[in-house]
Amino acid sequence: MIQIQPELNRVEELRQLLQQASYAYYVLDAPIMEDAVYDQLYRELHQLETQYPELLTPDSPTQRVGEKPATHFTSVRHNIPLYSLENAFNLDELQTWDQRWRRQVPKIDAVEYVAELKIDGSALALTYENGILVRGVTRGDGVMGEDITQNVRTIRSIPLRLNFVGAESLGKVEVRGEAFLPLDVFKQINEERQKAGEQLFANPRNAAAGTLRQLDSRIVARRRLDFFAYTLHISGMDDASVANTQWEALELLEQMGFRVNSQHKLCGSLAEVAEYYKYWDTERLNLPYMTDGVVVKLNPFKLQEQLGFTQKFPRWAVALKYPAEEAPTRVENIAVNVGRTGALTPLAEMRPVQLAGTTVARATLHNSDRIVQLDIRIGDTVIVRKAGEIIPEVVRVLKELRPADAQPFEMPTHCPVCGQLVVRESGEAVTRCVNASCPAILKGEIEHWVSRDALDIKGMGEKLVHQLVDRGLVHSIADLYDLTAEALCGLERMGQKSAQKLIDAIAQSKNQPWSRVLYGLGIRHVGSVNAQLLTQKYPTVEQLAAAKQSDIAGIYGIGAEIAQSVYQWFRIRANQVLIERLQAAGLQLAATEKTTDVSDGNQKLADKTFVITGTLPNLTRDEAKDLIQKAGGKVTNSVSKKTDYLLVGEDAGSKLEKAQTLGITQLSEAQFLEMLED
Ligand code: 0OX
Repeated sequence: MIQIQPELNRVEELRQLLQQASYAYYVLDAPIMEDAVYDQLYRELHQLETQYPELLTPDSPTQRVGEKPATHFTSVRHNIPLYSLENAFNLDELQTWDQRWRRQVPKIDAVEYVAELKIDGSALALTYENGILVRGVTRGDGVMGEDITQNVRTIRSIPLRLNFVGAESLGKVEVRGEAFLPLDVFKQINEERQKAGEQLFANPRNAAAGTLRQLDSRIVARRRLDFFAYTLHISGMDDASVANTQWEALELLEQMGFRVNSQHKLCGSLAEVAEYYKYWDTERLNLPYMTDGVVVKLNPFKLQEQLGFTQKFPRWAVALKYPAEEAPTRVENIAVNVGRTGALTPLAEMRPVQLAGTTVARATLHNSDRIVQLDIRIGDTVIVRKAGEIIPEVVRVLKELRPADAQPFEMPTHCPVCGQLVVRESGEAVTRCVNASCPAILKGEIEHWVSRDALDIKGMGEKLVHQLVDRGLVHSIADLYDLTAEALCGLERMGQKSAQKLIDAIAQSKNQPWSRVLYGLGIRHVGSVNAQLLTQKYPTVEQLAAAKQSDIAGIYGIGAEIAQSVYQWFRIRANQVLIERLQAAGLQLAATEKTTDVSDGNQKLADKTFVITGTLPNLTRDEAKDLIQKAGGKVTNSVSKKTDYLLVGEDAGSKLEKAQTLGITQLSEAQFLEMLED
């Protein structure tokens, strides 16, 4: 090391210069160096690091782009769960939120709010250790996300090293914010994709999310993602010792080298928040990035801590959304889709229209009641709406524009796919095809079987499922397990290699646990959580199939309707045959050591300490306790630094607040059950 001291000094000098230049360019938008000079310094650094690899560090500016594409991303648990935000859709709802939190604390009059623009991107959680970026994770479901550190490094406005005196001694710093694609970059990417004949991204949010999940970080680097930071947690240290308010946290983030959206505003009253919201309603359309609302946060951290979280949201913040975009268009046809449960869904096919950055050409009309209510006819001009993630819907018909030849629509009397008579039971809004061998139902069933939360068969997309059914290769879920690579080879775009890969993925699904298999069967009302509750009570399919309806209904959290559906499903001969075939194919129809049975040594939660608070939706405390202990975990009564997880139910009290202060991971019942499952 001694001989290379001069090189080490130069390497450090170069890194500092390049970091400053990058910060000035990407965060401050005030360049201090010409591109050619930057490139020259960069090359010098790269050359020194190649010559002396021992000098390489993860925070070097040369480490932003990886050399090799990743093969996959790993799923990781967030250090602190990422909550979603409660929505308010107008100023009245904002007031309701304000009154609600005020009822929870002793009377306070004046309080400060921070209003921030709600950036429409992808949330990221960044972890810094000793001041160095060590992990970047997507939001995922809020509890688990994907480790995309290599891609996060490519975002130039994210510092690889915190620019903060004493950052090395801060311990773990967790920064959250929104990654997004500036509108001009989004447009450029889509233009390039159009030229290349590739599918276009629907909007900047999808494009940002898709980019972050690219395995090749070199492609990510070219896409020029950006990032606004908005929260800061410093573990092992009382956050208040570095910042007492959201406002101060934003200032601190800026000092640390992050880009913080400059439009945030400190408001002394709700009226000021309302003014901010009204101002940005139109002004936001001039911004170079997409926003979909305003995030309102209570400024003092003390007050935030006092209020805490519900199971899903912080009580001290709310997303005040702008009304969804609406646009008029013409209905050209009303088609009917048949889903997995046989339900017939009418769909309006419309002249394509731009809405919230996407092209909309179809909208669900739900069922015949809705059609009557809307009085919609083919040829009508309608108003369609699209809000965020929600699929487009027809809001109303402009009857004054109705042409004389507008065609009324009636639900078909026969299934449009198999031609069999459909039924609509009295009191039900849904019309169904009840033909068990309807190809549309079969396609839906298989799509559900292979989906992520069920058997998770990778590579088995919708198009492939349709081909398998249309070509008569698959008549039942069980037929998937008789497929051969040769049979698949005849399908469109299916080479020998991909066919074999798919066969392997199908074979792999035989290892999925019993609860996933049960969920995959698609029995009405049996979602993931219910499947787990059922398989805990009935560890084998024989036990479940033989169970009395009243016994099933007796499981805490399983009501009469679910019990009836499960009971009846097992009485149908075709379903019994399906179970027999799945059993013969080697699927898991009984709990193995992968579930909660400890007799054979599964200790999923070994050494983990849990505290339970509030009322859980399905499990009693004793049941939850039992499950934890069976999996090797411990349950204690009070939250301390030694607590690993807080299992949180409705109306949680002071334990939740304490856990939040200590940064302890919180789990909902569903998340907890999932943990036992994996
Ligand atoms: C945004 C945004 C999202 C952190 C604590 C409660 C919600 N999309 O711009 N989330 C938050 O805050 C989280 N702030 C924002 N500005």
